[in-house]
Amino acid sequence: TLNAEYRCPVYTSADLSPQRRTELLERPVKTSADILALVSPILQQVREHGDEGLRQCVVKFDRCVPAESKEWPLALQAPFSDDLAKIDPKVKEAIDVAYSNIKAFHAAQMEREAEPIRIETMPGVVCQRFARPIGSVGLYVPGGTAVLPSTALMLGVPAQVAGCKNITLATPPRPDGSISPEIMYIAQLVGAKTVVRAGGAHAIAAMAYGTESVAKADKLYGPGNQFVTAAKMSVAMDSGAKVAIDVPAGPSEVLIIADKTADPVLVASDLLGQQEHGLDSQSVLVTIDCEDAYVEAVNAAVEAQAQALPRAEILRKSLSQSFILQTKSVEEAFAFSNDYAPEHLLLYVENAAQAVEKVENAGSVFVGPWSPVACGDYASGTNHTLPTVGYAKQYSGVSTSSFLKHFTSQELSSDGLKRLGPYVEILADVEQLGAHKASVSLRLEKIQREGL
Ligand code: HSO
Ligand code: ZN
Repeated sequence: TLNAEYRCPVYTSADLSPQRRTELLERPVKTSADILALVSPILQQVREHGDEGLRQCVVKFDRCVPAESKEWPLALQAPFSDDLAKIDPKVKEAIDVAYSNIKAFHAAQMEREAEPIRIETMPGVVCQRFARPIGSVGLYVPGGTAVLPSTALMLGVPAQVAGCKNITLATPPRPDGSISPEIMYIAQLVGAKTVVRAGGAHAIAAMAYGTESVAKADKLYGPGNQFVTAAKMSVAMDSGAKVAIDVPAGPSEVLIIADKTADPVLVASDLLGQQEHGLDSQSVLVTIDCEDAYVEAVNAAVEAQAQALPRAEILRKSLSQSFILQTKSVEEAFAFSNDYAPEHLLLYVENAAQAVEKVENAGSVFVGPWSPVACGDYASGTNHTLPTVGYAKQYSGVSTSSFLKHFTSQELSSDGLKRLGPYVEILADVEQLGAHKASVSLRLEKIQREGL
């Protein structure tokens, strides 16, 4: 018997009105003005009262009883005791493999990014660009309905590879005050200096403003719930905090482009893998030239698999926000996908590697039948902190360069200044900035006078 609740609604591209198409391109998220209002007193409390303010929030919002005692350290400092990081050897091996792959991919990015650029724009005029790590970074690792040690890897590894000196990791403690040993193990691996036992907006505030026991971060990273996201946005806008953030975060999503060669059972598994993230997650399947029977087969597989999954309840509710769009051509399918700008794009089509050419907007692309999104979520090497809700149109995912900043330099010889200076004098005249002009003219006169 078919349970209608485990099905994705189906649309046909040819029948969509422009307005309906626009609606489908939107995400099932609400604006966060009311959340910002809820978060602002929390930020203020931590900013004004430091550790004491943070402690109260950890008791209240993280429901952490031991935090009531002033003796209970809000932040653990490295070197962390090995007792905190005791994990199953099988899990350790899996984390080690993931760590090594993520490190390899991000270290290769470092090689390119850190390479100085040196260009002689005119004879005697040398411009350069240098990379340096951001000194102090704050990594937020969500807890709540699921612990996500994978996020600790995805943020910690590029920070380590980039050479950030002060890595702080914040994550909500469990009710007994402990942090999951997997996260502690990863904190050790990536060389974190501090693990802050706090989640939510107050953890963001502590890292943005600094407290007695939490170092102020220059930049904050990581996904989180609406409160965490609102807190990150607030502190980024606060000139008093002087802190940057990575990417605007939103619910996780996938768009799958599938043709007849795609196995409906596997397509269903990827749709569900995304939907289990939460009630506001979205999975979209765009089919190319597939019969109704194919779409039926996907929905039947969704139904069959969903009921047996541990998060069946979340899936039952969230699947109604997903949909299947039937298109007739490759062009139509990619046009929709590029307008949607998915966080994860799975290309389950013939000659998938060539189809990557057609991708304009996506956070990360999964190519061919043997590349489930879960591999990128955990261990293949790419980063899983990606732009969502359409931000892939203008943002990149977290990478090694997210942990670097660049400065430039120039060095002119006297010949270079003789060549370039007269043009600068003209431009300074246009802007009527006499001192600018004089800084050039005086030098040119000196060169002339002294025969340099
Ligand atoms: N799909 C999430 C990452 C994740 N999945 C963590 C499992 N654990 C956002 O890319
Ligand atoms: Zn995932």
